[in-house]
Amino acid sequence: MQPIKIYNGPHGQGPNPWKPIIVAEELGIPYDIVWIPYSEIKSEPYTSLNPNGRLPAMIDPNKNVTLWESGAIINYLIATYDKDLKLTYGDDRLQEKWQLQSWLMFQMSGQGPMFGQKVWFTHIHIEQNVQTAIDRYAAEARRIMGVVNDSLRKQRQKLGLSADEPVWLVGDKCTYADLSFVSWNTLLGTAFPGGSLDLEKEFPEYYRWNANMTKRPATKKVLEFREEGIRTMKDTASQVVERQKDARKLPTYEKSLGVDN
Ligand SMILES: N[C@@H](CCC(=O)N[C@@H](CS)C(=O)NCC(=O)O)C(=O)O
Repeated sequence: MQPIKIYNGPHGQGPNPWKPIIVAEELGIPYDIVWIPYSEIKSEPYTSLNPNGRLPAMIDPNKNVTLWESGAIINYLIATYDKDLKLTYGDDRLQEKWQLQSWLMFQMSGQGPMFGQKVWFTHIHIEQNVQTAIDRYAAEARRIMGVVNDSLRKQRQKLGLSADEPVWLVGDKCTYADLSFVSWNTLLGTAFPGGSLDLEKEFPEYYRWNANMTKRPATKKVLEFREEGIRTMKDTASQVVERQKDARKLPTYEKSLGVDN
């Protein structure tokens, strides 16, 4: 089998490409990461791979399939390569099989965007300290963690698990739905700086669930690789801020803020 190609931005600070990479690593699918500068993702040829001009995109040369949106890529990898049902359920467990989709959609429409906006308004937005927006996305991020936390607690009760046994979103094993949340969880410290979130205290099930995922050898390997990439890039934060400012060089907006570039 030829490696699949997963497009990622240097040096891996964005969480979305890591979602399918974690699934590929967990399933033992050979893959290459294609590092593409952010300056090249809004134009051709990349926009033919991903018309949304964002990361990730995937090419599977074995099947001639090209895809974008991390959730769609995860679904493809599971449907195509998880024949042993390592990270999913089969038709004999139909309710659980489809319940996984509810959680993946919830990750895509809830956790990713809300955590992302919290990071944005806390660190990147050109206008600093827009407190109503910061509060709104802090509340939404907490609400989402609460949904997961409560569901895990109910699952623990339903399955009669003791406090130190791992519990998962659906059924009795870790699946692609659980793993789809991991890479965004790594940004919680950035999203809630200065101890403004005590995850273990506020959402104990969520905290333990994340700890159980991040110690899985395959997931751990990917997260460590990502950390290494970020560590070796000295100016990640300032580059991100500058890039976002460049994207917003709209004369009227800059003027209204009294910014003179
Ligand atoms: N819903 C998309 C989100 C993709 C996304 O926002 N990717 C970020 C990296 S984590 C990106 O490309 N950012 C660069 C930009 O917005 O220009 C997915 O899950 O694939």
